Amino acid sequence: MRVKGSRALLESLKREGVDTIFGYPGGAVIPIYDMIYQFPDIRHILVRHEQGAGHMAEGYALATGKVGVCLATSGPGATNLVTPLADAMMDSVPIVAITGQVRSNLIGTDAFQEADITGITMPITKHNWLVKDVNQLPEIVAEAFHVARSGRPGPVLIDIPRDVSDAEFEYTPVESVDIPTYKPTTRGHSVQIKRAAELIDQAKKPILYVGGGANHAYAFNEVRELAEKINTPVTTTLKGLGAFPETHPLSLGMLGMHGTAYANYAVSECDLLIAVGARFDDRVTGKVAEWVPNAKIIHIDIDPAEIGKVLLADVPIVGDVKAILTELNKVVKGKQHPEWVSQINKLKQDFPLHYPNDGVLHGQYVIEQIGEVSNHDAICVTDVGQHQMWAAQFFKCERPRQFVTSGGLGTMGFGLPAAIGAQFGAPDKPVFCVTGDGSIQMCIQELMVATIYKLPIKICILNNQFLGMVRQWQELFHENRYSSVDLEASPDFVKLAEAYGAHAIRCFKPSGVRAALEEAMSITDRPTVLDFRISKEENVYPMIPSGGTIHQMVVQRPPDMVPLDSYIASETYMGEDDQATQEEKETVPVPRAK
Ligand SMILES: Cc1ncc(C[n+]2csc(CCOP(=O)(O)OP(=O)(O)O)c2C)c(N)n1
Repeated sequence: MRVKGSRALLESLKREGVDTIFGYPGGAVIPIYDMIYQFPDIRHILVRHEQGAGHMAEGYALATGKVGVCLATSGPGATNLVTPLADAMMDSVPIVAITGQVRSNLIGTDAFQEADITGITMPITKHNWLVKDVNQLPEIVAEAFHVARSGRPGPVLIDIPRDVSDAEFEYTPVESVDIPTYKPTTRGHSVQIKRAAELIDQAKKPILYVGGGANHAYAFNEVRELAEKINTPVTTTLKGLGAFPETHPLSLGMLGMHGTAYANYAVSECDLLIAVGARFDDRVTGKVAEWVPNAKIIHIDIDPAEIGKVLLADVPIVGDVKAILTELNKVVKGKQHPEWVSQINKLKQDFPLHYPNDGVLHGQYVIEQIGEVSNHDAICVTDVGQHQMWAAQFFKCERPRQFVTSGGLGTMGFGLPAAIGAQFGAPDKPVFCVTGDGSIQMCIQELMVATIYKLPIKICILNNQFLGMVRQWQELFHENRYSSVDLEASPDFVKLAEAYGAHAIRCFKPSGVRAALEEAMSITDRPTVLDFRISKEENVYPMIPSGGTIHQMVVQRPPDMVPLDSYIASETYMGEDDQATQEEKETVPVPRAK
């Protein structure tokens, strides 16, 4: 069948099961947009900024396990995808970015809206292609999806010159993909699996350290089976949240810089670290030389490049985490560790996660209530900052793909568009976007998309009037010199939300949180923006300073470090027509550690 390149592209996308594309048009992709018009099965979501399209594709992929797709024009459209691509690369998110390119004969001439996007994105994509010949297009699309979703998932980019989209050729669908140079190992080596089982059966104090790879591989049941079989505590990374239920008695929650104290103590005490789809990120290890000083290490990962990158493993196993754990579960004998578990339970009692109970509205409380109001069944999408860490600590994930966040790149602005992508992918689940007054302003324009498509996302702004996480570092490590972190001059988020057609609620006190969240849950035909005015100078604890060790962990704000000067609920802080009662407007006390 003779078709245009643009039709072959859309047919190929359909064959890959694509039902949604997040994109923004422009000259170089007009032929593709003209063709989308003729494919009613493929829903195109018109975003307000290409960065939004990229993060939506990520949110869609993270919530569903499918490949997310975004589309942008050449030049500025394509370069606006750079941040989401880098984000997806760091967090192994399978997305396919399609960009338009100037006509082939103009490439390299500084033509209007020309950017060398394959050059720019080379280090931040798993692979990318410039389509030079329309005959290659179907094969490239099939390869792109294969590369994005197989092995260690990741972002890919296909750059299509305008004349290639317009060119006619004889189209035959691609039935299967075979890339001789790309054959990811999925089955773990049986000898290594046996060796791992032996180490596990010998260990007295083992710990399962579970990363995002376990979520990508859907290894939920396998992780749980291993943990229960050998009665071993489990800690997850930020990206591993949900790979093991946090309500399980063996759960230690998250580890690392802002992980639970008991997870960090347990890891530093263990004699065997079983790393599952985790990459020993510096936010987890701190000072590598002093991390897990007494432990042997089993490292299971699909990406051979991760093995030995940070720490040498005693038993490295390359392959699919789910497949390897399935085999491992068959061969471990199931030695129990009652003393180790009770030692850890004592740590849990002695160092619980906590926050001040002083009548002031704290972000941690809001997160706890989000978990409860949604029966821990919601998808929690976060931005980046203190609110993200509180969400990681207090939301309590029960299942995989429930916690959608930017871990590796730490991208402010990720939250709202990723929440929109997640809601498109999982229309039946409540989606909460936990964001900060700084982060929300980075992609707030996408609120229009949520309104137009009647997405009932609940956008919870933990509004502390600061770039809180940076302020925390300045407080703790730069003698309270708050340099460029003051966000007092922000828009009135309630009015702004209403201008976009969203429902909006403002909340000042703990007593109003539950009702506000329930009201948001009852709004089903548009997004709700909740402006939670939280304590200004609350910190995230525990905290291990960057590059530090467990001995430097601070579990709560030292009394002599409480800044006394700036917590004032001033009149200017609150808009004139806000929903606060006089009582609520009264000055609230300085938040203090217990
Ligand atoms: C795009 C981008 N720019 C800068 C940063 C650095 N950064 C990390 S956290 C943070 C503050 C976030 O403030 P806010 O969104 O208000 O959240 P809070 O920490 O107050 O909860 C900043 C500026 C970043 N992570 N991403």
